[in-house]
Amino acid sequence: MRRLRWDIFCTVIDNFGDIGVTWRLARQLAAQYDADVTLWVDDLTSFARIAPALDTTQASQMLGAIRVRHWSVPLPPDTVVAEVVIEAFGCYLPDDYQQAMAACSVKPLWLNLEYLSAEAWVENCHGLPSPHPQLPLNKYFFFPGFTSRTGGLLCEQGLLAERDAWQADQAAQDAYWLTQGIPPCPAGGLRLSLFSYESTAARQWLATLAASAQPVQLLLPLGKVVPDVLAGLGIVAEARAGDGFRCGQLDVFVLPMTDQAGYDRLLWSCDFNIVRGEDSFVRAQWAGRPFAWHIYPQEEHAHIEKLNAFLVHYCAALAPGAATALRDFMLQWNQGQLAPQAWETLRQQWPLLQQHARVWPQQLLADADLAARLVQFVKMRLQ
Ligand code: TRH
Repeated sequence: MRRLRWDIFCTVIDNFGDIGVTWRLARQLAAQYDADVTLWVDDLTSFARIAPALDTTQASQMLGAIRVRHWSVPLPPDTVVAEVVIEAFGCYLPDDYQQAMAACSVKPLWLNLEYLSAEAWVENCHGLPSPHPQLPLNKYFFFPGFTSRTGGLLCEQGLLAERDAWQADQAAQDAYWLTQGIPPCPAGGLRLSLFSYESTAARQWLATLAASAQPVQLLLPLGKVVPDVLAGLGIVAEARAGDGFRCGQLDVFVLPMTDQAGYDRLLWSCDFNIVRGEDSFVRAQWAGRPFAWHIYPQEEHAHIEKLNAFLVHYCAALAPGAATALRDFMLQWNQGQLAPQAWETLRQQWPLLQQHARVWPQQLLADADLAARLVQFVKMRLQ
């Protein structure tokens, strides 16, 4: 297919998931499909937290192969409509941009990249067009998901091979921990990472870990859950990157936020990861290690339904004991009431959970990753 111009629009609602997903997609489209991508973002400061090379004072700049533009209203006068236009997560495209799309003789392909959900209805909605109420335009809904009848999940080509090489390279991992200022893990100990929302369950988990006989290193990127971790340890302090706290057998290390590749490395290097939202949730699956998901909380417990929908998929091929242990841990975490035995029970199922975490990514990628499905979708409609 000839080289296409893509515009991806992203509003940062809160946190890093919206920009995390669009930044990842933009890079993959450029690297693997030679796409000419412009990423429009309304909040450069949040973006810079996961892309430290970004200059927040520049309204337009190249970041690697991607043109990043500050999305301000109105759009700059030199804005030219692209051939493929993605509005991420239902962000509203500016009216003048919509008018410009409608005025094109060959209409751009307009897609709304939706939030990830494992719920069954996604299969029925993925790929559907929605005619614009006034303009001669269609907008297509592109739903990420866990089955072949959805848009799949973002995963760069070669990522799993890179992960495997990393996980097989003990010397590289030892050097990595040294550069992070983390001492060697005591024999028989565990390394865990925690990047979740505010959580009473985190407090309870910390108390369990501190009281356990097994040495644990907890890696804690700066973020929303940090105050709960400190509270769980009975520590009254502000945490900064580089801080360390000890409680019983538990050592907590506070890490700075890094770029996305750095965060992947952390996930690949830990025995168990607690992640959140949408993008870190997917990256934990690519890490091939057991994990728990703190789902983005929604009104009327809609998120618990979504969590259950994911667990149905994830646990389908797990032995019943391991499935129950994982389900209980994740549900209790998300409901904010984590019993001490939930962690102990999960630990008893470790070998099965490890084995499952290894095969799960291959199963998910058997029908191609999200970028491949998206490019295929575009090809079919633009030819
Ligand atoms: O930040 P989040 O809570 O984002 C959420 C979700 O997307 C949620 O669905 C959405 O509704 C809400 O935003 C608005 O969690 P998420 O999706 O895991 O995004 C975190 C991003 O931060 C991800 O791309 C990984 C990245 N990250 C780094 O790049 N470096 C780091 O050190 C860490 C800890 C994370």
